[in-house]
Amino acid sequence: QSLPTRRICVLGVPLDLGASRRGVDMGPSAVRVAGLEARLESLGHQVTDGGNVAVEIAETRSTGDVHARFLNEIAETCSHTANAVIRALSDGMMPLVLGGDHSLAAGSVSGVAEFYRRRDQKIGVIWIDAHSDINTPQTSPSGNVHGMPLAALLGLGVDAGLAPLTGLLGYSPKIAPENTVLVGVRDIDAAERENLRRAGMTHVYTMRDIDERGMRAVMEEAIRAAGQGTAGYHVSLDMDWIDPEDAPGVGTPVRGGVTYREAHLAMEILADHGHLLSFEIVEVNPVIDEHNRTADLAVELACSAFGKKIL
Ligand code: Z70
Ligand code: MN
Ligand code: MN
Ligand code: MN
Repeated sequence: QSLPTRRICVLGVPLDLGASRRGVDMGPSAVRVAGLEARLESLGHQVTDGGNVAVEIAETRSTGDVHARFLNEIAETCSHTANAVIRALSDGMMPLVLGGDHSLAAGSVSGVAEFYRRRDQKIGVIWIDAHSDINTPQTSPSGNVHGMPLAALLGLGVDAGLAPLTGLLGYSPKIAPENTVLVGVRDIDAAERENLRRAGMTHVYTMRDIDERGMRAVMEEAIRAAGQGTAGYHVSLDMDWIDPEDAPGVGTPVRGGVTYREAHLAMEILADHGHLLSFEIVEVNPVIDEHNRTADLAVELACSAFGKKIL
């Protein structure tokens, strides 16, 4: 019933400094409580919990620059996250990162990129989200850093006040636009359109693409682009990708998202291809969830991505 057995390292990043709505810092706990480790182990995987990465909390810190609130604290957590990811990979384990708001991906992806860079290999990224997360402090309408991690990873915003994130591990960019793919976007700020263009992003699949062409065609293309000339890809799954009907407990609900079935299909297709280097699930917000069902769905989707089959 399961694919090749993997050694998986769960890493929690209980961060909510990048979002304005509070509560996603409880996401890692909610996903663990939903049975992540046991359910992955029932598929035959070997799962180790690496614990949580250190984070600051808003109550003990000052906001800092309103254009990128808590940027320095977030960069610090991202640096710890990158190192934890590098350690897991060095120990032969696949990182499974639990958020936390999406700003942590600047750290997790930097870690994966660095591990493979030391081996002269590039990585791809499949960014699955209602949002494009490519604002800089200059263009952000909110000052929320969880709207900026893709900009940092692609090397935007060094001169726009995003240097602490963009320059993680001492270099930039971490990923190339031709191997970076957005899937399921439906809420893009006006300035983000310009940033997507400036970054050279061409593989941007909107909800309309999914509606018109179907999940299978979109995922196959996404996988091809992310895998082209790379060691494989990191998958960053923002739970607000899924329709709020099925995933009400998220940082920023946006109607018109993918269905329960489309979400599982996308994960199953990822599992079929087997080029997954690392996986993360972000933006689970237990404060506005209903009986932990968004965390439950997160665990279900992780199981599909790690090879669970219906038959
Ligand atoms: C908006 C901003 C965002 C996630 C919301 C929203 C960004 N573009 N990202 N939820 N995960 O404020 O920059
Ligand atoms: Mn275990
Ligand atoms: Mn996001
Ligand atoms: Mn989002």
